[in-house]
Amino acid sequence: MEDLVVAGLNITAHVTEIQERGYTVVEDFLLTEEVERIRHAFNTEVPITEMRAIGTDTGKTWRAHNLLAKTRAVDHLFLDQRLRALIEGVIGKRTQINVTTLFNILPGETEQLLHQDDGLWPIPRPHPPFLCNALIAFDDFDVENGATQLVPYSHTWHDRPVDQSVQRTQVAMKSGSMLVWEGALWHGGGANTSTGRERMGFFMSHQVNYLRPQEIQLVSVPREVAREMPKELQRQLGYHRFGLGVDGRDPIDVLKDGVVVNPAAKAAAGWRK
Ligand SMILES: O=C(O)CCC(=O)C(=O)O
Repeated sequence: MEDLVVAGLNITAHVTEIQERGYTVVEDFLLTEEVERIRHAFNTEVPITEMRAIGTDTGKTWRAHNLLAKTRAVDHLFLDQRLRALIEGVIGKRTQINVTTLFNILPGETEQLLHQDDGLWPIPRPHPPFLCNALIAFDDFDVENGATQLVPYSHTWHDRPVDQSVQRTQVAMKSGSMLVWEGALWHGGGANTSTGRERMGFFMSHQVNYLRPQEIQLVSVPREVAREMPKELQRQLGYHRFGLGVDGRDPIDVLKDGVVVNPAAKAAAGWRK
């Protein structure tokens, strides 16, 4: 079968790499001007907070979550055909947004503990891949400023818990490049030992749309904001048809008109008379 190529990107090759070793790097996913445009929006529109998590306690990681409630600057990235094809290649066609985060690892930050992002859902291993993460470098990521650490092939090690003593690989990549990994891969943010260089990245986590996302997009993004989004982005927030929908209605129709009692059901209530 021929490779799937989307907008010049060989999706089949990248997905195969993710399936085999747990991760891939898409070089030059964004142009420099695009990175700077988004960085400006993040700097001016998105409040950032100090976070101490996953084994770090210095307060030198700054983060912002729930980005789709705060800025429109990255809507188009969630709809990028290359990203969509990569995510679908890893977890299948039924996808939704799990988490949206801005990570800034500042000088002096220590390395995170290795962890598996899919461990939050208590699903016995082995299981089909249900989580796929993408992290776009806004600054150049290198060994000094805290490039992501990961353990190749660990997404297939179903017989053991995460082991902090194993050898880690650090993924250096240029600004605009994107690291994509399977949710079971052992990974963590690196230590920033540089003098004065930040390590800012934009994180887009997707999962299958029949599990509850970590950042519940249906609650996190106000309806008046979601209502203005393109339909495909609304679907990715979780407004997708699932079983009965909302009283038999498509959740997108309900998002638009707020009608949670199906007019057809009301009409049928005539039988009570
Ligand atoms: O920033 C990174 O490189 C990874 C961060 C991470 O895995 C996390 O915060 O859960």
